[in-house]
Amino acid sequence: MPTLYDFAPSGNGYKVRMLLRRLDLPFKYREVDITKGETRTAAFLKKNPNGRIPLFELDDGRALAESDAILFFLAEGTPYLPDDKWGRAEVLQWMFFEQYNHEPTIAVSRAILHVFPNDKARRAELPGLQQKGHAALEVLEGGLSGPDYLVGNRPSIADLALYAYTHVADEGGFDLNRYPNIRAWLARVAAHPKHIRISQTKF
Ligand SMILES: N[C@@H](CCC(=O)N[C@@H](CS)C(=O)NCC(=O)O)C(=O)O
Repeated sequence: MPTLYDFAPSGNGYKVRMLLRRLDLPFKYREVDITKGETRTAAFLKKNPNGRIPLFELDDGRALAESDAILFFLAEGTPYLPDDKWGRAEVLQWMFFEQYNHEPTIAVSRAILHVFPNDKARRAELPGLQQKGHAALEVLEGGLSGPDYLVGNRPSIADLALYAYTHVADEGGFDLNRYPNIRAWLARVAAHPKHIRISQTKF
């Protein structure tokens, strides 16, 4: 059975857990506490030299890092990844946007305020992050002006990748009231019968 190295409050880990749950895939959960430096031990760095969770380890010892790469691997051959060339590229377009514009601003704001609240020095970064985070939310809002989901007419890994930190953006100081399309989409994604909460690690 594969092992997911993860940290319960992590949105990056949550993306993977959401998909594992929806696909009913069994896995072992191993908590790695990022607030205690557990991602930077020699043993963990051997598994992921980039020192970060989530990390998805197969029975044969191969280990895959980067949340969106793990989503892509798990979604292959399932309804969460379109089988047409254009649809797959659109999924990747949203996931690259998530990694370059959305996660580094919204997730990092949340980490500063919510995961590492005692690290007051980092709060100086917040105004710049908030400005860029709102620019990313505007793009997401526009992408949701019409369709129910980001790609095609059904939930894909693009939705899970972007749902993870958008639904807790308030913990990073973002007010989502000005984004009605995003709010309706968040409710749609969360209405799935196999939906789990961000810190849920057992299901
Ligand atoms: N691009 C990576 C980011 C992973 C990441 O930033 N993980 C954080 C937790 S959400 C982490 O492990 N931080 C611990 C550290 O940097 O030591 C992904 O999407 O998986």
